[in-house]
Amino acid sequence: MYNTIEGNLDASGLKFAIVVARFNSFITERLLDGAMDGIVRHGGKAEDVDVVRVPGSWELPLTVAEVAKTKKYDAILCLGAVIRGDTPHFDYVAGEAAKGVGQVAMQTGVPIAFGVLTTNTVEQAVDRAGAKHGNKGFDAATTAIEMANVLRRLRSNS
Ligand code: INI
Repeated sequence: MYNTIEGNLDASGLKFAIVVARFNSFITERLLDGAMDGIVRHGGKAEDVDVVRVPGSWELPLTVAEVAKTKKYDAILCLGAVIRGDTPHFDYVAGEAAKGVGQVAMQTGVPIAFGVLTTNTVEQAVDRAGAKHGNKGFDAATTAIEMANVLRRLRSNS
């Protein structure tokens, strides 16, 4: 018989930072609503959440790195919406945001939920920010909670 080590979805006592991009704020503010809903509905407290706003998704990795360095948070969420336009800009912003945030998680050991939409159309983004496909901010919150708890368990076992 094996032992399973996993994180539960209890956010009580956990501290979170949410770094949210203002670009496409009509989407990212909905993601923020979803993320707060996800934290509070799983027992977290709004006053245990710090929200940091940045201009766009390009700015997420550097900001998340600074937030992670403080060691004040059990998990960080980053929220953004990169929507494809007529130029290759999308690929640079989306690619760097994903790569950069991933690097910060690996370098700092702080769990970071990647709640950045990368869509071809505005409609696809709306669908994922509280419409047909749920709210990816809420999903980022449950991921952050589970990761904070599984890492806590792994670290207390070692
Ligand atoms: N930032 C986004 O978050 N989403 C986008 O769709 C986007 N597009 O398409 O341009 C975007 N660009 C801004 C970028 O994140 C930086 O803020 C900007 O380049 C200044 O550094």
